[in-house]
Amino acid sequence: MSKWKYGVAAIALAVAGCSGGAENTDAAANDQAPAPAMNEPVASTSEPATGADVTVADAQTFLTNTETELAEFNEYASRIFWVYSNFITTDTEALVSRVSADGTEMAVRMAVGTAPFADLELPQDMRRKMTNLTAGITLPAPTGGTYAQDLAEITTRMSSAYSTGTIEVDDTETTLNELEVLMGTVRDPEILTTMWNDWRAAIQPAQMSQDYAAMVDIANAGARELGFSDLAEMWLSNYDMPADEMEAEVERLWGQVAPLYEQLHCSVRGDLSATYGADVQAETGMIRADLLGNMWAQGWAPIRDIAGVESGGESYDLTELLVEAGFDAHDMVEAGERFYTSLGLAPLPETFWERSLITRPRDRTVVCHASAWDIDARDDIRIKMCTNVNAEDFRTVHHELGHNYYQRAYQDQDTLFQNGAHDGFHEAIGDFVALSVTPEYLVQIDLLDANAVPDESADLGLLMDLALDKIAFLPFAVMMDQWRWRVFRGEIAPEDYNTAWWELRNQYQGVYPPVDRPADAFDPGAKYHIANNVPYLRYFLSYILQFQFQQTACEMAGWEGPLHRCTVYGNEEVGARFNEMMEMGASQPWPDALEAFTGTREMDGSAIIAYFQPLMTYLEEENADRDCGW
Ligand code: X8Z
Ligand code: ZN
Repeated sequence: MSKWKYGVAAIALAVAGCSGGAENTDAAANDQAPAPAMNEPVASTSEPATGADVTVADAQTFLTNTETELAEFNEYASRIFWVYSNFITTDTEALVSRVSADGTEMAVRMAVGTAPFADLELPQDMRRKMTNLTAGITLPAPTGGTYAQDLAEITTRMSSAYSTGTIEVDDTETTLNELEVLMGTVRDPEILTTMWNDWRAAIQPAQMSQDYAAMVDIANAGARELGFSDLAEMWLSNYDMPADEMEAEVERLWGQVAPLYEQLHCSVRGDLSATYGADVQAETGMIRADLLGNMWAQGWAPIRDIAGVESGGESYDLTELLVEAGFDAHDMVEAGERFYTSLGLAPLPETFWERSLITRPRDRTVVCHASAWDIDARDDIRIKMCTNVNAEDFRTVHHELGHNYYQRAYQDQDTLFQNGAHDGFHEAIGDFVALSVTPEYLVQIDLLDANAVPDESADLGLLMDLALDKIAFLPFAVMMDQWRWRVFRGEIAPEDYNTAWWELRNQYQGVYPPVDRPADAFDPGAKYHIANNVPYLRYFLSYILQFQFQQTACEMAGWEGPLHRCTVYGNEEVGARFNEMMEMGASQPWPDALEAFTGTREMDGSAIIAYFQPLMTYLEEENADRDCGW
């Protein structure tokens, strides 16, 4: 995720998100974000003027000093977070807690330091930097007292509880990383339920729930001090438009894709019911959450054997191809790099290979959730993932390298612009690239025999494979932050955390828990991004954007066949045009970046809908006699 995965804003995180860069500094160019509260500006090392007579030159000095301090701090913090994430111990927890608290204090001081310039007319880029400094903080703390330290202690505890949780399977201590694979391969419903349930008990839910409530109190107070009504408004203020407009955007985009999800849900429910019997999965209503091949029911590709389309054409299983070819984790990352270099981008630096963590160490506890890092805002880029040799991680490798290539592309921008156009762009780069993992591409890299390329009778099957991943994910991505926004707004009280979580899971995804939830359950905390405070709207936006990128790239490449067969592997023109967008970083409002590559200024679900249109038609027919919905 960001530099030390989310620079400034992530500063308040115990462990940051997933991609590196001066993350969360990507707010609006114009002053749509509320002006910082004009409370006593806290003295900054940058020593901005505090009176009403500030000048543009004062603002420039403030920004220059701020960016210097930020860049230095980010590198220092990145190294500490890196060591913690690679070696979770009491000592590294203490270090991370300390640097998180320092980071929060620094970020809030900087945000407050913009206050004297709130009414000053500034050039667009300077105003943009000022806005980013305020709206780009993920978890602010109020100034004074021990708020920043308390916040850091809480977030570190939640983060470690998540990453160190284990459960016993067949008398063997099993990590989440191993469980994730088992959720995709085990077909015994009882064992699935046990793993699903035990994982939710392994994260110390009672403690985490209490921590979460305390964290929300502190961060909301911090957000209010910075002039926002609450943390939800602050998170939604990072998209170059007012928070309420952004929220309406999400509704609009979800409305575009929801009908396709409903058809997919209906079809998969039917297949699950036929496979397991109606006593395990009813033919109507919601789907039992542990049957979908994923610990969070967020991606269903692992159950393609149950839910795939049985079309005439022979298809292939990417996991099998990787295993048969003898790929190891390192080979997977090399294959990923080769894709980017085929687009004309430079190879990864030698240090990437020396410093990245690519497989799960057996002798210590690490943060296994995949991430990409930019330690020094120059060339010290790395990934850290406990790679398994399977189709899912093949895509994840491309995803992480996308973060790294973006970071490298914008490294010449000023520190406060070293970020994605918005956070959804950062998540979309590598996923866009992975959309080019087509049968023809697999032939080109010798993973698939040329005469094993499935003919067009397999098209629906190929589309279904991808839909199980991309379409199944959409409601999950929306509900994650729906839950958090409501918690931040005080609409969900701590005692209702888990019930409200399941209401949203029911409503958006149409899934239900396989076992009654105990009173002290905190199921939201069993997902990385909640225990680690990584906003999730970014992934929903990314899933919309990556299909817009793909549509554009394939047009550029002159592709005339069905979109899902299009690969831009080896296309340097597409690579150059894409890199131009990436080089902009966060220097311009995101519609400018989007326009630079796609020619449009709007996020639009019609690209993903067009991509899956043949599948939609097929599913509507298949489901015609079914009672869809829940
Ligand atoms: O967290 C990630 C990446 C790192 S930014 C591995 N993803 C989300 C998730 O795992 O929940 C990628 C897709 C969604
Ligand atoms: Zn990511």
